[in-house]
Amino acid sequence: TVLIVGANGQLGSVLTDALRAELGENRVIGSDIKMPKEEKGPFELLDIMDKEQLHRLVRKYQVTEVYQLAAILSAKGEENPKLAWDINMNGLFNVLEIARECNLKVFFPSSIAVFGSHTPRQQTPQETIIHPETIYGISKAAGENWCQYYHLKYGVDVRSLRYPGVIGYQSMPGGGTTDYAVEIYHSAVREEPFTCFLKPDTRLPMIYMPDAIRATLELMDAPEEQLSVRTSYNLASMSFSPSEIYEAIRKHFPAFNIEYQPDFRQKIAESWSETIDDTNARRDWGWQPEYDLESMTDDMIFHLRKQYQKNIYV
Ligand code: VAH
Repeated sequence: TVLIVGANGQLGSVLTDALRAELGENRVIGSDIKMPKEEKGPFELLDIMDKEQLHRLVRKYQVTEVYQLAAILSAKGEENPKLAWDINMNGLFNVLEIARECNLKVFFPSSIAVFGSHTPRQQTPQETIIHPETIYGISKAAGENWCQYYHLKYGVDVRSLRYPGVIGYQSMPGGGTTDYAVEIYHSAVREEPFTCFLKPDTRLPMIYMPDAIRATLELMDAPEEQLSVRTSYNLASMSFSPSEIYEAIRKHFPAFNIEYQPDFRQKIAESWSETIDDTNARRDWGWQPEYDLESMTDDMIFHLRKQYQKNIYV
């Protein structure tokens, strides 16, 4: 059985659905700090700071694999660094400790947020300067090293991806710096003007949700002997700026308007990479993205139009 921690989140909710489609509803247990709006399979309340509750769920459902997707993201973390550190680190420690005791396979999401202003911004290498400048990035860099430590010292099979900004229509993101790239599609489909919190030429690595989910499942299914990275794999798909995604959307909505009002998130974005070198992922487990800005935009607008017609986002 698979346990998803943070199953209500932007990634967790889509990953739970994808794993249930693959393994069957009752083989995937969702968990989060509160119950979901709509239950589509077994779901349990779990505060990831509560190690005993985590242990009870692992025993109750004979869990063999845990996806630890509960965290405070970059922008939100800057509002309360201590809380972000506590949740992001103790959440991971609880999962790694239970994984060691119960021999579980673990997925840990890292991020391009581990990179900082001294990291080469073009084609950022797998092994490079890691001096994150947000508490979220610091917690992810520390998390990567704890994952490698538990693998080397205790043999825990923990695997990780440095996600770019993830874009999807199924869920609203919470507190990220790349989230403008989700919100802009909603504004376009609602035929409202969009105010962008980044400058027009701020290029960032991004990935469309279906590619992010497929990369995660392909990494978790790869034979252990193929893996050469136990901190976290660089993962790349596309990079674009607000003005580039705006132009892609305008092909569907010619009257769509944007204005730029950069805020504190501009500085966070400028400390991250513009493009990523994911040679190790391509070589070790055959990673290959399928979506680009144009095909993502077509798909996002298609699905959001349907959802707004059904009034899902009221
Ligand atoms: C954030 N979406 O913006 C997350 C992610 C690389 C971005 O870490 O914080």
